Amino acid sequence: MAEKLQPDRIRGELSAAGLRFRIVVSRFNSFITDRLSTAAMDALERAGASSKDVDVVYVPGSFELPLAAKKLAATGRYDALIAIGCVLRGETTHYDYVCSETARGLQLAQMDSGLPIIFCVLTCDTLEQAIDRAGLKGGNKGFEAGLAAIEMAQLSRKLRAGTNSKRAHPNTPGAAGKPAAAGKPAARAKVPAGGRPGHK
Ligand code: INI
Repeated sequence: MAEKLQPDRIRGELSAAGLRFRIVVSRFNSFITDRLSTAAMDALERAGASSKDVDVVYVPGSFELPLAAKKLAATGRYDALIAIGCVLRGETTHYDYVCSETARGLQLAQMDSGLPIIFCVLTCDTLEQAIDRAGLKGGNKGFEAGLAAIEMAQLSRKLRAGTNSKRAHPNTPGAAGKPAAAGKPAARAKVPAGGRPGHK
């Protein structure tokens, strides 16, 4: 009879103690972004983060979030970043460029660095929609972003530590019967943690 599968379920715990975060906040539409940032900090604080491990970095607008995030990620000092912005549709196509390049840039920074970068950029047609998502009807997206940052930071630690592999896959260089090729590292062993030199 077929074996009933009982897979391990790997998740990031919602504990922020000992984790280091930076929140990058766009000053454009600060009426909204300040509220998102406060809620993100609230989530980190409630989950046990300490003041010395959380700082806020300000940029002029959402378009500048990716570069700041990329530079912060390159330091290798953080477990996750939270990028906060609010883009409101105007009468021209400016909105579309800011939205798409901000999202694209943040995803690129995240994928290049291996550091979780949480996307907390509201893209709304009206100020009212943004207000709803910054603490009124729709909850607060900043709080959700704080939780996502903690979960991804914890999950990244686990995945780096290899707790997701019960046993080596036979095709893994260095596994039984598959010697690592001469001069090549066995199974990512020499890749710095999360691709970030100096990261704890
Ligand atoms: N930046 C925002 O974060 N939200 C906006 O709604 C916005 N609008 O509407 O123009 C905005 N523009 C500024 C942009 O992000 C850059 O700071 C600017 O273009 C300088 O590079």
